[in-house]
Amino acid sequence: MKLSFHPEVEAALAAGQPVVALESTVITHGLPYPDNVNTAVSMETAVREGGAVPATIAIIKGQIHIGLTGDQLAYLGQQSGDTVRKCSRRDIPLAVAGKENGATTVAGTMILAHYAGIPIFATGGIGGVHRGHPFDVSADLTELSRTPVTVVSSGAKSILDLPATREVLETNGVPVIGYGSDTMAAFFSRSSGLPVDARLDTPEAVAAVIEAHRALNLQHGILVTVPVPEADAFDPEAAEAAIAQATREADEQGVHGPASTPWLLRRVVALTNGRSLRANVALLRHNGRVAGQIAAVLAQLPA
Ligand code: PSU
Ligand code: MN
Repeated sequence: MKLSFHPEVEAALAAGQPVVALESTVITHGLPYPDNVNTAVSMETAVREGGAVPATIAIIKGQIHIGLTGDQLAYLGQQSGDTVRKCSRRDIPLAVAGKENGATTVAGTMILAHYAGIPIFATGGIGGVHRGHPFDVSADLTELSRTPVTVVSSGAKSILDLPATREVLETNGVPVIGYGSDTMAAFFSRSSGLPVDARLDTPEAVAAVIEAHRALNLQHGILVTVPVPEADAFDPEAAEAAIAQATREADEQGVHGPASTPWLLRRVVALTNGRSLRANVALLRHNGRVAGQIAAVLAQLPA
């Protein structure tokens, strides 16, 4: 399968320069238009500020793209979520063969980033175990157990069962790093109260772990959790109240499967009058910058 590289991304990879992958489900299913396109663009800018080249990954009319042009980003952002397939591992061949538009989730982006030779990826929150649905476990957790890409995120979305998600990560052998924090970040809020495996405070320290992982040829992912910046954090109690209500409503209305995460995120934005959206946008940008910094250090290390 031929990947279509954005020329800037292709040149950076060929020259051993730092590149950070970005997902596209957050654009098509995670945020409302036009915030989604603006956020995608400013996340790319944040990666550059960190010192790396951004490569947003998506499937457009069946073609896998590693790095999008501004026009492609805007095109995807304008599609309604229903017309774009949300692509986790199982969905990628369906979107390609059907010549569909596909937005990659954390799992889908990890797979394609790895094919493209990009070792690090930034996003908002990973999927996890759904509250009250212990068998609705995001394929993101499985992917972290089998694909060697480092995911920089603000933990798992707080709409999930975070203690159960933490347990699955442990079972899957995924190191969880707290970036400047002793606890796993909780998406809109700075702390889940759950312990991390290591607290690391600098891009150099994280890059050293990624390098050791690479040298040992360990074939799984690493999760770096970065707390949302203090000024944009969402009060944990207000967040929890909105999440609890949204979860109850989703159960009442029978929302489940892949529709669950997008539905809950949209509902929480409405219930918090957009305050959760502000935290979401801020953490995406911040994570892009941190991932760019880590990628820049990593690219300096001898291969
Ligand atoms: N975080 C967000 N918005 C999102 C997602 C995460 O702030 O839209 C997406 C990611 O792409 C993640 C996916 O991989 O939700 C998880 O969906 P599921 O639980 O169906 O695997
Ligand atoms: Mn699911």
